[in-house]
Amino acid sequence: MYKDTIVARTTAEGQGAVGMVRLSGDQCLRIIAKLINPVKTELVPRRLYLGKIYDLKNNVIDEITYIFCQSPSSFTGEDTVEIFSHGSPVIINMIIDLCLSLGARMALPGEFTKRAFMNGKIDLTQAESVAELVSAQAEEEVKIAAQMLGGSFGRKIKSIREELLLIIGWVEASIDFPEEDDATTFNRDNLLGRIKNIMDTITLMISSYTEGQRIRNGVHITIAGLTNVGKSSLMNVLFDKEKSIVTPIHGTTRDVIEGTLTISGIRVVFRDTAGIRKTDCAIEKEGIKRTKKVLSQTDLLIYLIDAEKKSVQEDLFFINEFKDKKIIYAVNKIDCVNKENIRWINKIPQYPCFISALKHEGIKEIKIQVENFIKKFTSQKSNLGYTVNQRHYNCLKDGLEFLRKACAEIKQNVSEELFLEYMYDAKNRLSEIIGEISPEDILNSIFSNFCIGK
Ligand SMILES: Nc1nc2c(ncn2[C@@H]2O[C@H](COP(=O)(O)OP(=O)(O)O)[C@@H](O)[C@H]2O)c(=O)[nH]1
Ligand SMILES: [Mg+2]
Repeated sequence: MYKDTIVARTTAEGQGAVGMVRLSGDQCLRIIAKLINPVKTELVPRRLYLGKIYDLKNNVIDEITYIFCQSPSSFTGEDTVEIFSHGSPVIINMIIDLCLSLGARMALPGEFTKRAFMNGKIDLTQAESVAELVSAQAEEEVKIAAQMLGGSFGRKIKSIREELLLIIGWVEASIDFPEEDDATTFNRDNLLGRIKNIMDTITLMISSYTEGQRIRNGVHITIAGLTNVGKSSLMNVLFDKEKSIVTPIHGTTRDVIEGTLTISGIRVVFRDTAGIRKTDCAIEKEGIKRTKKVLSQTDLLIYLIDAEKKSVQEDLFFINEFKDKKIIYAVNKIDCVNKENIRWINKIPQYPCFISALKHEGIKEIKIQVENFIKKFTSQKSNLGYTVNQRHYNCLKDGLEFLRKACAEIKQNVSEELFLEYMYDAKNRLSEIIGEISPEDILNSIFSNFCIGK
């Protein structure tokens, strides 16, 4: 248990209907007994009380409600009091100042959650999910973080670690008591089979990372094509506002224009880019360089072709550079040309959508195709959920590598000691995920990213 009693506002900065101040530590009750009137001598935990808060000169500051949670049945595992005042920043600051003057200390970012972790109320993945939940910007991010807060990810890691410990114990016994039959006769194939099962599970968890990242950081969609085909016009239609400058002049868009929408519960970042063409203009050249960089990182490309063009040779040359990407093709300016008269349609690798960004026609079809692409991310969920956190990902990858080495050792029949060393390394890397072995600097870097009051 920590000695200090800490205090912080937990509601957002600025004015609100209600403001909340949280205190945690063994001085909570002593502090509020001096601030709040009436404070019952015997507070029933988890009951909402009504009271008035007074300054040290006995002036009423506010009428408040408050809840006491008794150690260890609280979020932090310590005595905590949560005070709900009116949401003026002045009132909240006055309450915090009073708590400070009565011996509390200002909480550091994430310190309440760190205490919950240190006091064994939650594992490290659950602590991290608190920060994820607070910063979530789309429904799917909330779902993943909530799943992790529920502890399912941590439990999976724990069960893998238990299995590793069983195997380690089994092999260690064979070294320590070589004459005992059941210990010495451990079967190498059986051993390898059990480790392989663990490796398969870890591989699945690792493979969900790329998709997990997309959910966490947003799916990236780039609108690309030659100059003047209507890319910026499409961007503006999708966002229903003039985000990008539209003119009949080729090479108008120079920089990458970005906007975010939420589609099927996932954040989607759309980018409008400079059209590709040969140019001597240094600024446009830089724009095209940026376009190519953005394209190499995009998840999906919406490739626009001008319906009025006589040939798509230039387009095909460009498309070829990005043939590994998922592409939605769209033929724009269909208000000017009858689609039956477009002779090059069959040359496009995939049947396109026909649209008019100017007349807002065919946009629904593009949106449906985008939505179908996005939905894949929400429907492919394995029962292990997603690995979204880079720290977890790195630990899983290292753990897998140690298991590979351990298997190689067993296959070559070389040294049980070396095998055990790799197994311990693997187990330790997994234990780091849930915080069972976590150097102080890792913990500090995790909790310093939290906001104060969490
Ligand atoms: N007729 C017609 N003109 C369009 C359409 N979409 C864009 N334009 C025009 O094409 C020109 C280039 O558009 P812009 O969006 O700037 O193209 P970008 O260079 O690809 O970004 C502008 O004059 C637009 O008004 C369309 O669907 N139909
Ligand atoms: Mg443009």
